[in-house]
Amino acid sequence: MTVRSLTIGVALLSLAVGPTACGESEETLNVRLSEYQIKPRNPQLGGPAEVRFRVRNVGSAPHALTVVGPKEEVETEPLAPGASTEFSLDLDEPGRYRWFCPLGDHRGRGMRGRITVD
Ligand SMILES: [Cu+2]
Repeated sequence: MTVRSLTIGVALLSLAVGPTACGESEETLNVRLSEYQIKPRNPQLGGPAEVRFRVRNVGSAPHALTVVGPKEEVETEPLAPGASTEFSLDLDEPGRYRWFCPLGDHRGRGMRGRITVD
């Protein structure tokens, strides 16, 4: 398990990568962070995919997002209210993957869920 910490610059770079070499399918997941929830909380994907996460903080406090994938974990920088970021993560194995806000006690307050890959 490796951990990636993202900066806005890294997230922008990942936009230029394009389709994955192996032809794996790609999905885009639009995510909204607020007090104290992740929307959608428990999304479901029809199959393994390279997932592009488009994350926006629509709340009134800083939030971030950690996604624990099958091979690595991504954690965004804290996002100010109104800010957004993007990153990609391989969810290339069926399973259930945790995601949550790593800031303060937000996870315990409800900013957590699971991504299911069929
Ligand atoms: Cu939060």
